[in-house]
Amino acid sequence: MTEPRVVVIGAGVAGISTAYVLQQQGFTDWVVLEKGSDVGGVWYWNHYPGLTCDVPSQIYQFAFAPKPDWERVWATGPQIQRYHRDVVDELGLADRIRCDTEVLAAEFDDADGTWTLTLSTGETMVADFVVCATGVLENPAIPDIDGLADFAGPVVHTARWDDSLVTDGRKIAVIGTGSTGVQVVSALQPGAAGITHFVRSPQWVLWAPMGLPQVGAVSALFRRAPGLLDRVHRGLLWGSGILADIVTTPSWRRRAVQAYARLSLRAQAPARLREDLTPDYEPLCKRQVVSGSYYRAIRARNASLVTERITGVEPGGVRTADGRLHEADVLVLATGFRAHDYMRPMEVTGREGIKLDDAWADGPRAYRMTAVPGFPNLFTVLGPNSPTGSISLQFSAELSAKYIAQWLTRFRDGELATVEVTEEATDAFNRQVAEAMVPTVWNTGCNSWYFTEGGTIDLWPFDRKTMVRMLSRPEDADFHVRVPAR
Ligand code: N01
Repeated sequence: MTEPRVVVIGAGVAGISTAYVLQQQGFTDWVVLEKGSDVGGVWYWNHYPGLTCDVPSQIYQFAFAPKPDWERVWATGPQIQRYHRDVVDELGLADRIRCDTEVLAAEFDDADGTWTLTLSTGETMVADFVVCATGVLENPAIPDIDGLADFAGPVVHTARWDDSLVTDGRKIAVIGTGSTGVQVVSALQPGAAGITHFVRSPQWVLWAPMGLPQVGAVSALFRRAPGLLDRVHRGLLWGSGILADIVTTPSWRRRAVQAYARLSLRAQAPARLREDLTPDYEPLCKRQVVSGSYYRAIRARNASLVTERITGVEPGGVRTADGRLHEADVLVLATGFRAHDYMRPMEVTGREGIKLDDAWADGPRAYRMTAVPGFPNLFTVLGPNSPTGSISLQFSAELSAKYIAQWLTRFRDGELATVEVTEEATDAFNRQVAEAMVPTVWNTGCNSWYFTEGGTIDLWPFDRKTMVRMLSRPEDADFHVRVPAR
């Protein structure tokens, strides 16, 4: 038996799931490296006002760590972050996680089949396997707007919020209308002297009562009956299968949700703003925004909506194409993420010196979310084509980690030294993906962060059963396996 040395990069949803699986399966030589000062991933980095998870808490949690007593049906960011800390502590994973440790580079050694990692602490680390659990929405996208650096007041990206920033009583400009922009505008509007929301492309906003508490009696029942909690979680996972079906297959269900999005706009948006707030693409095409408060916030007297194109930022505010200067003291960038970076800016060098940046010049390309040709013994959890927005992320992360653990077990059993997915299998998978993308709602004529540089849609277009089938057992024919030298 040769115990594999495993480095997991990232301690968010994907990293915690991987850590749990490694612990459960008795692996002993592994560590999780996390560049942030705490676990949680996006929930550590994002702490902007109003941050709420628009997926119900009873499904946005690990199946292996069900929480009976969420305070709200849709938990807030701080509640979810506390949950991640508790899970890590309660499962005894904390000692395995090294925070404030960024992996700057990873290089594969063809001769001995190991990875050498260069860390921000100045150390190097050698591993037999690297698992990149680095997340999708990690690197903030800073817009290239003329004069941004000249703004006189604070400029803050929502994913790097400054908790000491005072917004009450000030004039705030918010750029961006995704899930984040809508949440931050709703939260900042009540205290602001004025809030201007710059909307380049309006989004459909599904109305939901996001502040709804989880009734105490329900929490008490779940605490007393863990079996029931488990059944509810499974039921919700099954229900999320319906959601996956809605976005991937045209049907009456999709039309019903789209009708509800149109109704939300008609019923909630102020008549004077309705035209400006109406998208020119189908509901669900972009990642659906859900909010119970945005339309109320944007019709407030201190709020204004600007659809005119931004031409530049000046010390005193934001200038638009009609020549107007929209004065502001604080500029909030809710401009999203470089969603296809994955483990980058880490510099990854694979077999024969292949650089990940070159391999992914046209956008990320992987096999079943987990493996990349040219990069032996390197796996991804919540990697390319992860089901952001349809199937539970926690479910897919755990499933991927269990799949990867099967390769680690074979290493431990002396059956392999290195394993690398083939180009052919990766191409075949990506052809399947492209074909399955055709009828999806994401392909109905909108622009979103789902699209890669190469124009492909970086999501999971299949159902949950297919995911389970694809990630149940590795198919040896899809991999080059090198056996250990005797
Ligand atoms: O980012 P986005 P996000 N000038 O990319 C605009 C998850 N999430 O942070 O559409 C003007 O959706 C851009 O305009 P356009 C969720 O998966 C989850 O809001 O490109 N505008 C767009 O409006 C979500 O989808 C929760 O025309 C500019 C916005 O910025 C994902 O995170 C909560 C611009 C970016 O929207 C990302 O959401 C929050 C420019 N130069 C987020 N550049 C949950 O509740 C960009 N924009 C779980």
